[in-house]
Amino acid sequence: MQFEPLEVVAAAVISNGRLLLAQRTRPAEFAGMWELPGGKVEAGESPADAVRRELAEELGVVAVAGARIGVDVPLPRGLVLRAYRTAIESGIPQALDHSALQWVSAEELAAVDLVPNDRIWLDDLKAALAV
Ligand code: 9L3
Ligand code: MG
Repeated sequence: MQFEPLEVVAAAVISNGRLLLAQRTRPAEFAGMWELPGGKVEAGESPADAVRRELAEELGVVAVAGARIGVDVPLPRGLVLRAYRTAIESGIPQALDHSALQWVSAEELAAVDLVPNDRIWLDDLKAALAV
C-alpha cells in the first residue's frame, strides 16, 4: 500500500526570547511569507523523527522536538498541521530551502507576514515567547 502522509510538522524554535521564522519560496501564493520550518511526515517516521529530518534538510541543524504547541490545523487532502516546541542541539540555522531566516520577538511577531495556517498559532507563540 502506498504511504499517504497524514501529518505536517512545524518547528517552534525559541532561543533568547526569539522565535525562528523561515521565508517560503513556494508555492507562488505563499512565496515571501514566513512560516515555522517543517514538512510532511514520511513513511516509517514519528512526528519527532520528521522534525529532526526536516530541520536537518531545511536548516542544517540537529534538532529535538518537544511538546506540542497550539491547535491542530486541518490542511487540504486530509492532512493535519501540528507545531512542536523544538530545541536546536547543534549547528547554526541556515536557509537551505527558504529564501531567508529571521529571529523575532513577541512584539515583532505580530507584524510579520505569516502564512495563514501558522497565523492560527499567533497567540500561542506570543505566550511561549513571553515565558
Ligand atoms: N505548511 C504550513 N505551515 C508550516 C509548514 C512547515 C507547512 N509551518 C503547509 C505548506 C504545505 C504543507 O504544509 O501545504 C507541506 O509543507 P512543505 O513540505 O511545503 O514545507
Ligand atoms: Mg518545508
